[in-house]
Amino acid sequence: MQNILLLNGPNLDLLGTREPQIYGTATLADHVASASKAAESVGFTLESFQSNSASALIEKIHQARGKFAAIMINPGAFTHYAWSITDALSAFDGPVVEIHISNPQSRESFRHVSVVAPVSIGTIAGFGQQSYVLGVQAIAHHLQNR
Ligand code: CA2
Repeated sequence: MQNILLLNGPNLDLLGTREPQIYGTATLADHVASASKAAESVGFTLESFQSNSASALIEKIHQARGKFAAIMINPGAFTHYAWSITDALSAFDGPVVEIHISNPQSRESFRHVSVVAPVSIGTIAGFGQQSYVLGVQAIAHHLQNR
């Protein structure tokens, strides 16, 4: 099983349309393409899912059990308060990597808390499109060296 599930949370479908000074000009499709290419180059496949709904993301996390080796997630603003996503991720049997385009630690104080960090093996934040590539590389390195 060499599949990575990439999950993107609320409003990330708007990437490339507003706030380019924070999130850049790349669209979500561009980020997914970068992540897929990075996955293929290290022998993994990647499936991507975006939703503005916590329940849809939670269902996808439930369905990932036994099907995916790892989950890479940019939970969007759910990062900061959605404990239901934390609980769903804690029931997943593989590694979880949290990623962000911006660096939440250098922004408003409400972004300094992550409820996903406690169930992640690590977090990559602040590198724009490269965060998605680095996240895939971190997962591949973790799975190939455990
Ligand atoms: O930096 C990230 O990747 C974030 O997860 C992005 C979230 C934010 O709430 C997190 O604190 C950090 C927000 C994504 C919203 O993206 C938009 C893109 C274009 C226009 C409006 C929102």
